[in-house]
Amino acid sequence: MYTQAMDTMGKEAGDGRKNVRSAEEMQLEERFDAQIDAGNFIEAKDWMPEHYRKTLVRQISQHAHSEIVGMLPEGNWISRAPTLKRKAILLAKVQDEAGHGLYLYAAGETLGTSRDQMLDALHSGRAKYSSIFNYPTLSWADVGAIGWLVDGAAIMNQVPICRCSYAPYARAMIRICREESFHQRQGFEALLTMMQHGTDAQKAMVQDAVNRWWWPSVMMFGPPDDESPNSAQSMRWGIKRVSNDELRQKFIDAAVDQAKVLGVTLPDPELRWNEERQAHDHGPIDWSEFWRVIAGDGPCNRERLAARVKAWDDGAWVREAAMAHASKHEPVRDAA
Ligand code: BYC
Repeated sequence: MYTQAMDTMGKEAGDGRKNVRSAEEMQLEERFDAQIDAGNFIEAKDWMPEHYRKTLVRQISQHAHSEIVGMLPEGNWISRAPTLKRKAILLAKVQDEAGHGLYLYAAGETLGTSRDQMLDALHSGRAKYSSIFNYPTLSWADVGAIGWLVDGAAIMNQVPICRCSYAPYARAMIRICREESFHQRQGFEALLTMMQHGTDAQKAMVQDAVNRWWWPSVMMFGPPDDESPNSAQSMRWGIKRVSNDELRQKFIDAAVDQAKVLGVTLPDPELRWNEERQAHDHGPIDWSEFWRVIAGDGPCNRERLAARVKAWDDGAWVREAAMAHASKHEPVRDAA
């Protein structure tokens, strides 16, 4: 579905022409800003500035891509889960992630960008997905660590999005967050079982997984606020409600207590409580690694993208069959 909205965005981004706003547009923008200031939600049919639309398409589509790329690292362990119970839980979790992708693509489509367009941006490498899914899952404990840390970070980031100013995104997030909290708890419980009842080798496997997933999880919140090009405008528009730095800090503070319950060490020797700030200080984050991974040079970027492109290509016959079936059921129109 190519809409006028997409055309306008293309002109603004592409040919460098100044966007001359009419008096009517300025009035619409004033009304829009007033809605945002009043804390009201924006619906799909409401007027919105093109940059607001574009920012939402960027964030929502990247979020959707993260959900479906996020199925890959864990999906890798479905056939090797240690018990039938763990296998059933993991299957349900990975299926939930497919569902989250669908809700989010649907929310993105309300902005006038089709799912095919969003997926094309993913497959051609133009759209990002979360940096975290470019790391490998080397052991069963990684599945638990993803649940505890990755889903834990996701919830911390996503709960404020339930109050995002764009209503279709906010509504999708409410449902997603409910399921994410189950995901986080199953991961924590899987690790706790290994730490409390496991062999020394299993406990070491948990610690090794935590060592490898800690820093990438901390990086999930995005760059520091003063290096985040999109934050100021997204906060102004109520797309983001809490800043990258603030969310990262809240995640670290919560994880420290949870690590104590698990009996694992977080791999940061500089992690300590700061009474004055009422928060934990932490060691330096290797942002060069973060920028490298999101630029496409992480341990699994190529593998992840290739898997998604293959899934799309392999699914062509399903899409064609669905379209053929749908066309048979289309109401016959009079050729008047
Ligand atoms: N990874 O100006 P900034 C899940 C990019 S799914 C990759 O701060 P923004 C799960 C950013 O896009 C988790 N890229 O950006 C699924 C921007 O580049 P562009 C996904 C990142 O948008 C399955 C540039 O860096 N969650 O949890 O204001 C199984 C500058 O950043 C990352 C969401 O998508 C990153 N980590 O803030 C288990 C939540 N961080 O686009 C779990 C929704 C930053 O200008 N998204 N970048 O080229 C958000 O809340 C925001 O988009 C972010 C970034 C906080 C991620």
